[in-house]
Amino acid sequence: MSTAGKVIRCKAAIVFEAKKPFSIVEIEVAPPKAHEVRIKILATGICRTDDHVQAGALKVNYPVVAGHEAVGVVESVGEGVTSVKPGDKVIPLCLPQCGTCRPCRNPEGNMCEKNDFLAAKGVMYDGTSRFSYKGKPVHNFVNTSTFTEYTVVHEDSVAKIDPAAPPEKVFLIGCGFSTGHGAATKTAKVTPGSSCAVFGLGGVGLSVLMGCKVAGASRIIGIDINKDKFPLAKQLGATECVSPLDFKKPINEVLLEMTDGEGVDYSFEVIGRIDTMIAALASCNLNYGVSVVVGAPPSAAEMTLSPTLIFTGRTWKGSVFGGLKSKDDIPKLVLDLMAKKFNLDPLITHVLPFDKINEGFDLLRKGESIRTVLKM
Ligand code: PAD
Ligand code: ZN
Ligand code: ZN
Repeated sequence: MSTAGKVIRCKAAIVFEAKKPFSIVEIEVAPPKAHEVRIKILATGICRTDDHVQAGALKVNYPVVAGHEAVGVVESVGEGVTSVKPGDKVIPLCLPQCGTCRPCRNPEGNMCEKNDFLAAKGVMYDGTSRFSYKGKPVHNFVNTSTFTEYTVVHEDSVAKIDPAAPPEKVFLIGCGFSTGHGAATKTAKVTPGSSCAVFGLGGVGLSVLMGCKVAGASRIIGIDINKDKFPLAKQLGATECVSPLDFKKPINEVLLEMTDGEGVDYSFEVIGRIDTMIAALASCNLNYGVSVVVGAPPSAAEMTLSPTLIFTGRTWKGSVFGGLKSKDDIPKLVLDLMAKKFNLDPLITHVLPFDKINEGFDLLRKGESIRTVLKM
């Protein structure tokens, strides 16, 4: 029997307030309104950004259904939806692409003005939510919310993908892989023969590393305080790995020594800490080096640094969602996956049922997992 037009009762993992574990409860998911799409989630990944939500490091409105890296099938669509139809396999887009705002129209832009990263309102465009628990509204997260059996997103936040794409792999294109790969290939535009340093070797950092390798970098230095991450980093293309804990001097000085005082051509911060953002900047060449911030900074953080770091010519950039135009670029990356242009298997270290979401986050916090996929 069709569920279109009806409220769906289903399981979701809610964070009721910061620092509280995910609670699996039954919520109500309202039908999609005009230009909205209701999606049945098939598989969703655990990204560090969701941990920031649970830890209270990112500004969000609670209670919230987090989760933003997933794949699903369209269950029903609201009036006026043209780009997807019921039954289509889709990836929800945490960074929307409305196609009409200035960043969407600028060839170099991708921070669609419909994004909810900064305002973090946690509601649909009309200011209301499609989720409720015991009659009270529950917020969404970055226009997606995938820690639920069903979600509702705006049509700007969903991309139709190849129906044959395997859910337990392709979910990673919804955030981690695309963010890292794009940061190297699109934001930094890593050049053949160049040297790169990647700070943080989690799911996103390893994807940066894969992007550097594809772009032809000849030297890729991986940096992490957890040496258990080194073997996989080397398998994926790191030429060397170092731990800042092995040195008395700051890690940027270590990297300068490793590069005969030159610094690397490209550096990437993929942790989300102020000190490592500055260390990554100081590690790239003082004149033509490019440093990219990928790690999500705590919402309340501020930084101070010597202006000389920039004065000599370094370029410092941020990269959200790998600089990709989400609705256009995600289906293409899925086709590349299907054509075996890259392999996501090494990044997916754990598979758990959705109910074990807290266990999945523990694995991430203990540094034991790269990516855990939750199957619905
Ligand atoms: P992760 O926790 O799997 O990886 C982070 C890695 O950093 C781990 O291996 C840690 O051991 C390592 N680390 C921690 N502290 C240090 C330190 N002081 N020095 C060196 N290494 C350290 O996270 P992830 O890969 O899922 O995400 C990484 C960051 O990227 C995180 O801040 C997340 O919020 C952010 C992110 N940004 C975007 C975006 O669009 N910009 C998208 C997705 C994730
Ligand atoms: Zn993410
Ligand atoms: Zn836009």
